[in-house]
Amino acid sequence: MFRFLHTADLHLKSGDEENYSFGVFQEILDLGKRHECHAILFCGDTFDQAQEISNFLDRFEGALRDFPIPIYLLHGNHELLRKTPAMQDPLSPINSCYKADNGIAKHLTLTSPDGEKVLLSLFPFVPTIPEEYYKSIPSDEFDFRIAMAHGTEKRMVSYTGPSQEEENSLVSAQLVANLGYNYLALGHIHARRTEEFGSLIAHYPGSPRVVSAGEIGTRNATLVTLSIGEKIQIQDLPIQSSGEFREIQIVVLPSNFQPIAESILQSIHPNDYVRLYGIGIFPASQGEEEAKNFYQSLLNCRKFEFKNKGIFDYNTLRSNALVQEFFDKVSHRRNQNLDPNINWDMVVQVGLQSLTGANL
Ligand SMILES: [Mn+2]
Repeated sequence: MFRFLHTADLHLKSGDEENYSFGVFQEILDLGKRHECHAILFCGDTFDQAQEISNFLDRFEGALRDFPIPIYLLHGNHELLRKTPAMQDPLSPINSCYKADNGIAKHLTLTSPDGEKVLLSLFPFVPTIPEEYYKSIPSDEFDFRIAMAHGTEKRMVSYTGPSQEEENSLVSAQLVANLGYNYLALGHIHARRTEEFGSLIAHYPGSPRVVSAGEIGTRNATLVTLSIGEKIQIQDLPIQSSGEFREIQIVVLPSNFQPIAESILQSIHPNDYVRLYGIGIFPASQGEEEAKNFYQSLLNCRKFEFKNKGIFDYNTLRSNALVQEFFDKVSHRRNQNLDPNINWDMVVQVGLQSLTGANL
């Protein structure tokens, strides 16, 4: 049996995100140890840019000194991003991991603790993959064949966005399947995806941390277990220190800023990236900046954004007699608690929408 951890797209980044991203790296190493993995595969974009490799070098090498599990580090497109001509191979200063040379496939023969023979092929990122890239594979008999690659597998990604990378680095999982591989460990796409190509399983674990807004849901690394005669097992291992990207909508009312529900506050992790959408109207004396500061003070999170999704200035609205009457009535009934079961936020939202024609 051969068991390994598969991750990709960590994007170690210095500055504001240095401790956060490195904390996630350490948690990945801890997961590998806790689950008694025989290898950890980092399938590209471990570093956010070529320059970050030198920024993290001491910390990275320090964490891996005497580390008991072999680490396999693949070049992604981000390891080559902003590479200076002086850097022949940006990953070359790293000695603690197994790597391929920049742009050249490398094939390693591993032995599992049970004596099984494992082929591990590293296919580092190249912008345009030449036909012969997947050739020169050892012709020996192997119990398991694992490939690491970084790029887009079109069948697994319906829409990759208006990106320069879209036409490049197209990985063909079917081709890798035809070469007899059992598992294709992919990186590049930040959302989790799995697909079968004949007897091959191709898998993107998704980014193990929140790299950009919109990366919704639990972040994971993938635990993969290969056993002779059995189907490949893949299991998501949630990363705690990654936090999540959260979108929360709040209604801003004229009486005062409304507190955020206790249930929402309690669900926020200190490493969450929270984007708050405000709709409604501001209190007469306060503006958007005050709203942002007020809500930020309520939330203990790593990153905070306040988006105005349709907030009207109270004074402007007040000049509309209908709006004025609506708010007076709502405020009265709300303050008197005449209708305890009414969701007043919803009433304001719907009311404003009908009175102003705004799409809130
Ligand atoms: Mn990438």
